[in-house]
Amino acid sequence: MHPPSRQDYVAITLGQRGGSYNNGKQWRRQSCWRKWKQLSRLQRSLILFTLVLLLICGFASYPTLTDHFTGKKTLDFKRKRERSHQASTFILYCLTIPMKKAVFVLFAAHILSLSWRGAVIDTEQGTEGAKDGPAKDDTAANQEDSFRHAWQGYKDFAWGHDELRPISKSYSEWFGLGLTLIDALDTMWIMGLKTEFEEAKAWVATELSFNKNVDVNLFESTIRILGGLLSTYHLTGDSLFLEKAKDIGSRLMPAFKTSSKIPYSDVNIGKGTAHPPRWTSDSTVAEVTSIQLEFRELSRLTQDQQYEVAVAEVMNKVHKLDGKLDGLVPMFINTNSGQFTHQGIFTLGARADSYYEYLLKQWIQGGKKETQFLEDYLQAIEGVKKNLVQKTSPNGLTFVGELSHGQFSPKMDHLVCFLPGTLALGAHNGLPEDHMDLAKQMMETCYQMYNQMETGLSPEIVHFNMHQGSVRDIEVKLADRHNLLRPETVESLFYLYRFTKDRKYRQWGWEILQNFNKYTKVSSGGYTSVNNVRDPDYPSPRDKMESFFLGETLKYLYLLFSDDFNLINLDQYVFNTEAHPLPIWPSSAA
Ligand code: DMJ
Repeated sequence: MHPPSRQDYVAITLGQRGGSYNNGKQWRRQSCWRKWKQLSRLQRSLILFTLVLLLICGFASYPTLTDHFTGKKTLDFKRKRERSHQASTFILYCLTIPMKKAVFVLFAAHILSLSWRGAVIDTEQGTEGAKDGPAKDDTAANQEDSFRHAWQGYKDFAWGHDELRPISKSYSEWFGLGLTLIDALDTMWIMGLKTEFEEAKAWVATELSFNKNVDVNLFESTIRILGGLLSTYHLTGDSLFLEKAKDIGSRLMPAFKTSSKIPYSDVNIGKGTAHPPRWTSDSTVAEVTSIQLEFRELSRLTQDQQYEVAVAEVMNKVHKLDGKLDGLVPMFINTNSGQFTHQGIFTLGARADSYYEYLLKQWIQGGKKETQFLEDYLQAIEGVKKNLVQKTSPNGLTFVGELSHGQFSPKMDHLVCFLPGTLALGAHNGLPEDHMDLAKQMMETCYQMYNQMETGLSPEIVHFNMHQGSVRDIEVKLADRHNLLRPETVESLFYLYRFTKDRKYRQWGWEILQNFNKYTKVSSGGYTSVNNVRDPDYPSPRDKMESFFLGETLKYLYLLFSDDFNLINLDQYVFNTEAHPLPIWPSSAA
């Protein structure tokens, strides 16, 4: 039998407190709570049982003890002996409780432990109390260990291949280009893992070849491979990475040879041909509008304008298209007509998410001069607020839902959790302060998507309750219970911590890391995505470690725990959507 749903006892606790969330708990209490949570249910029950026993014994021997410690000599020997006898008789009684009673006490302790768990979202704490946060040394070391463990698995069982399959101790190929290795290069550099970095660099120098008859996805290979190589070039100054970036960049260009100039989704980097997916001539809007940071940077470095011209054309076309709603874009665009298709559906999740992210980030990358990006971004955020932002019942969590032909759906992908970070980055760059307010509110929601699950890990998709009288805020459909080790929430925690210095964001990240370690770590090396975040007894491993776990998730966690705000200074670098930092251009370059 599975343990009771965490949502059940969370709901009970919240009901008692009857307020909205406020997670600024005194860190010391949170630290104890965290340690408590690491114990098994049996351990917790035994500890509570012992405590109850000690308490009873304490009461029984109270007069004797106080007499002793206050040095009272008034009791004569006989009375002392009587009291001491009473106390020891009581202790003996406690120790010889019949088994049934012991079971009852254990059960009571167990119930108590369940109601305590709900206190994790206690409403009484103020944020000012959270001064200390988790000790930096612990968390950074813990985090580096996590990376080393992930890397070791990849090294042992998947070296040079795209993704580790940690359970079967094997690998899977997507493009056959060492995706995890390339995605992880700058993470290792940032973490100072020199030995690991040098080994990986040697593989790039001797084994990595893009002259392969293989179809790659334009977007995925741009953000992971081109982005990873460009950022590693900037961090290390090593021309090897720039040469490789030029090679893959030029091999991706055939994707733009369409009648509309909206690129195809797939390119054969060996043959120089490109095509849409087999079933459609559409491309995904997020995919064609989230390759710009990388291609623009490639043009700046090579002084070859073809890359920037191609991606700028896409942005200009999308800017002018009909079919938007208050700056919100549909999810598909046709490579023949250049028009949006499947119109009337609006989401900040899959297929549209990074369109919004790259509007802001292109504006920042170019030195805040290209006002069209800023205008489109500001309009879109107003569109989000007007059409997609709602609050949950019973606890008033702020979320961003979806709209389908005028019908609102309270569904949110975990992917949407990039938004708090992006909003905060905009506010840091001078955009309206209410963007930061929305960022903080949404950050809380994204954290609760982890905190309210039995494993403390978020599902891929949640549905929020909005009807008055709902028992819980978050529902998860059976098909949406998986966790792919995605980065968006810890990414946003990193931004929120950098800009507010509120240690609760570190605390939340620390909890998420602990739960990755508890439920997704594979002892022989690596981490695995899981099928069911609602079953702590068997989250059901999927046997895959996505490259973005090393490229993004562990990098953002490391930076979240680092006190060095100059380590990837956010006034000098802008992260691409795969967490690869690219330089903000010097003012003359835009
Ligand atoms: C990554 O490849 C990128 O973050 C992308 O923008 C969205 N999907 C994954 C991570 O979830």
